[in-house]
Amino acid sequence: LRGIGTPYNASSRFIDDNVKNGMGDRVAIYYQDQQITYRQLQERVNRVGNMLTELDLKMENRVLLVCHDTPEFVYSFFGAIKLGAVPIPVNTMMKPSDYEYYLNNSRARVLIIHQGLWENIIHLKDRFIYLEYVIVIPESDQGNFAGVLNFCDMMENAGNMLDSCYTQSDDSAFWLFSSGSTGEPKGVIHLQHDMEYALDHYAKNILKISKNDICFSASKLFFAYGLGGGMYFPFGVGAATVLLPDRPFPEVVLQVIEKCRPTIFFGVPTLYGNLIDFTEKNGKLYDLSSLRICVSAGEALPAAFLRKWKKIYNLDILDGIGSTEALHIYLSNRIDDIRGGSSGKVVPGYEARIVNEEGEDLPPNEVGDLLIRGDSIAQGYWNLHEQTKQKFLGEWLNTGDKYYMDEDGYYWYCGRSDDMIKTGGIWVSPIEIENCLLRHETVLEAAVVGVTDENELSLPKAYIVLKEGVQPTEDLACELKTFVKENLARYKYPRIIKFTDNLPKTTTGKIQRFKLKLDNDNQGNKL
Ligand code: 3UK
Repeated sequence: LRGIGTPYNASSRFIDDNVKNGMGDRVAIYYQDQQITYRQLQERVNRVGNMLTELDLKMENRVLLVCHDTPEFVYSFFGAIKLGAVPIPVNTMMKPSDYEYYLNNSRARVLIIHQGLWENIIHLKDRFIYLEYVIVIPESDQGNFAGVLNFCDMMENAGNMLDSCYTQSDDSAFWLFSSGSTGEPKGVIHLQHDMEYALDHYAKNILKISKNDICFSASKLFFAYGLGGGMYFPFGVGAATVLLPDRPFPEVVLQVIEKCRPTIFFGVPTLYGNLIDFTEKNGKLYDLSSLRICVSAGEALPAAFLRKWKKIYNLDILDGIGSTEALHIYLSNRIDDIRGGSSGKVVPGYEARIVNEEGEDLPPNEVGDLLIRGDSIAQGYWNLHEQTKQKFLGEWLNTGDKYYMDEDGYYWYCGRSDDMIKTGGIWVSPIEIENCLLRHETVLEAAVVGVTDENELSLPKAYIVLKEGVQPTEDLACELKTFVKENLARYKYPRIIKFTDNLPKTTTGKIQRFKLKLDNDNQGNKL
């Protein structure tokens, strides 16, 4: 038939091929006390594919996934892709109205969601204008299942055989939402071939991943970083993953490593900091001897963490930078070549340029905008023509990061080009926090900037001008933090609050955040 190209389906590639290649009896997922083999995984992916087919879900239709890191996440993700439908995993920590945005913006017809998370947003259901079906993953026997479908019942009744649909390597496979400093989150469209590209270039070359590895990502699957480390890297080579649905508290993470004996661990710098602190305070060493590599991404890894982790556990950490748009890591340190404080060198399969404002290439040691090229880069943003043009420059992706390269080819991170703040590996928009603070009755003006703590990790700090007659007290600072926690996702609250009489502004009245960043009194009143 004309118009029908060579078939390629990422679900076939990452799930079925393992069974085809004789690995059906190997463990794919360790989850609590279960061990799920590739054959079981394949059957369950097929069941979800069949149950979505029964809802008349078709190629290119979107499915929103609001799931904890459980096997159901994996079944749903690959079940949808097998039909050519497009799963969109999203952050499970957002506020109810954020899901209204994700659903309406993506026009997802189906929502797959854990019970507790559904109960949080059920009151908004009349506002989800394109949504047709809600499939709830039960977490207890009780609960309100009125008007929704039950994931477990549907799966039991669905057939376990399914042929993959005739997608091509350039078809959309999945989306991820990326947040910006202004405006709403952007749907990042990834294609069928993107996961395999990141696997082949980063995971195989840098991590040297093989079927004997067991991966454990403390970063959740809904982050592009966790999606690779905790799911499609291991599946791409017939290795296993350990899934942890809970929040990654240091003690839990260390216990999981001791018990499940993974060989590759993925975390963000803040978590390494917490793991180091926790171990130092407790005096108890956990057995992490199964680990062959620890990976850090999400924000720059302080060189001090690298040294301390080595000292305590005799393990190296590989810092690398990736992004939602690039799908995974494109600059990285190497197992036998680590430069503390740097993001390492370009990953084979990617190319990097550092350019000035005119787009001209800069010589070594000069700071400029980092552009990268490589075939895991997304097709573009959903329904955002202007923003797509600014970010995706033909073959090059404008990362939005300032970098310089030294004479030896190592890349050194120098900050964001915009004002976005990364805290705990997650994006926080200063504008969103400012707007929230401005809703508090005592606040006249607010400006939020990212500042670095003693470990060089960034935290949101708020400068606040109070209304006339309001006293700047310690109690009020606490109240304002609580106010933000209650009104936005709680991780967005300003860790430091400083009361001030005025904010630096341009003549046109724009807040000069860069001036606030120069202020190095970060004591304020930190929690
Ligand atoms: C920053 C880093 C310095 C940088 C991600 C690995 O973080 C990921 O994706 P996001 O879209 O954010 C991307 C931005 O985060 N960043 C990430 N890693 C580093 N800065 N050193 C680092 N090692 O500003 C980048 O543009 O949330 C990380 C794999 C996949 C990912 N999506």
